[in-house]
Amino acid sequence: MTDTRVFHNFINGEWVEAKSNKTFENRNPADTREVLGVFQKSCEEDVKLAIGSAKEAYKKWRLVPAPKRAEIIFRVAEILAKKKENFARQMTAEMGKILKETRGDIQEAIDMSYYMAGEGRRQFGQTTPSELPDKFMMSVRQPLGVCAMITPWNFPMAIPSWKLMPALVCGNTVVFKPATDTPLSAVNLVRVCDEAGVPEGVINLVTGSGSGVGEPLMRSEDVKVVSFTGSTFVGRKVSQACAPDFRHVHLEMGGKNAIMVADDANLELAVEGALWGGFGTTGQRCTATSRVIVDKKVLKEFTQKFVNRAKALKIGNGLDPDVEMGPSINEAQLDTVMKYVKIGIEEGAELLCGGKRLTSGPYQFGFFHEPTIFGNVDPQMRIAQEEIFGPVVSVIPCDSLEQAIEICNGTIYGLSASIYTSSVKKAFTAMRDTYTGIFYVNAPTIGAEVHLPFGGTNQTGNGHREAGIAALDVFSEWKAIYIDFSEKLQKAQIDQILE
Ligand code: UN1
Repeated sequence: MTDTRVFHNFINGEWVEAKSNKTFENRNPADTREVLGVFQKSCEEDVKLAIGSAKEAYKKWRLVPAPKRAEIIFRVAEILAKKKENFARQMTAEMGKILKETRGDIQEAIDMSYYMAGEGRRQFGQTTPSELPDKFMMSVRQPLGVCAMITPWNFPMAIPSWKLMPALVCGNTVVFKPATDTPLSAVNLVRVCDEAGVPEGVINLVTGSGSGVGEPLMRSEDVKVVSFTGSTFVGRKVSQACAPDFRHVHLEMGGKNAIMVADDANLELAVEGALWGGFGTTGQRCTATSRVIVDKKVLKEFTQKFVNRAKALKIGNGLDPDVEMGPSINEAQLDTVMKYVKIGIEEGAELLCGGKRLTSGPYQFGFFHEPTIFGNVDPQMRIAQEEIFGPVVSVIPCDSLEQAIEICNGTIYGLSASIYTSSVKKAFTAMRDTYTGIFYVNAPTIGAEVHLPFGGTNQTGNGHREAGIAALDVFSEWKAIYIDFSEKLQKAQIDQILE
């Protein structure tokens, strides 16, 4: 253990040990013998210090002109671009997804930083004529104060950047609690922010568990917004913690996303899409394609092709350039995958391929599972209703587009959906009638870009969106301003001007 690197919290511009004097290890899910570092297992006292530092820094940061704040964010993007390859390799070692995807993760953080840097010179409000003479009206965005960010392990740099960059450009300060499985990528991101010139106290990083760090963070009255991405179970707890004093909550939670394959679809393309959507990131995206609803007229052909391709996927350590799918993130996640495979079999779904943990040879020290496809799945089965967050896809037969849409809409979630079709009518009908936050035509359910709103309906979210200009609505509040230069008391709605 002596040569294992020790990483620290970042509070008030300094890298410090946790007051708890406790640490935890960060291990490679592809080979758990590899320890990537030792991180601070922080406690409530650390959270309080971080919040205090963010509160103090807010006094000055909110008054820094937004275009100047944005210049720092622009530099974050530039530095990230330089360090992309190195960070990507560390991220693959830390959480298992293949190198192409971790490069994409960092690229998404770069994109978001450039995009939000542009908002430094926008953050547009409205001006509108007054009903009274010699009176001017406008609306402006104002920051809220200290924002808490509780982020997941599946996009260790992209998702924190979706929250950090809009929060910073709007003039807020931040306490950032990354997932326990990916603290290294969080440290890398915060170091870059520091190097880019984010002033001390504006970003504070506190690593540790949900109960040790997340709970006190979301309960603090000094935290004005909690932005959380993770499970619906934890999201509900965040919502409840903030409800009594109406502190703002932004939630991004589960999904049970479906690709619909119409009878006139390009099947090769649909198979490619289902493969990438279902098994990309080992199925560990909230936008992952976990259901494929296929018109019975093309079901046999689609399923055959899909299963053949899934069987041929190369599984292994994501640093190997030939590998197409990495491990699950940890033992608990792998257990969940195996539990659902069992449930699927018990429910009477047809196991078409996969279904087993991989334990031999190169797989013995990692959390690997075969890409798994169930056929003949009933839309009401648990495997077709509950989020699995692993490499398990359910193929659900249907008779018509109307039925496909009904099945697609028939879960508690509403993040992403897609249709493969060559018919404009079917594409537009599905686009209109699916109740999700994201929709794709002839593409899988994953692959959102940073400048459109990201989020979902129903129990996927609470009505907010991140990314795009929608993110500004989470991290700022409108102020309506009226300026009366008539030098007399004018009463809105009461003084009627006749000529
Ligand atoms: C997630 O699904 O957990 O849209 C985030 C995508 C990525 C982000 C996904 N840009 O697939």
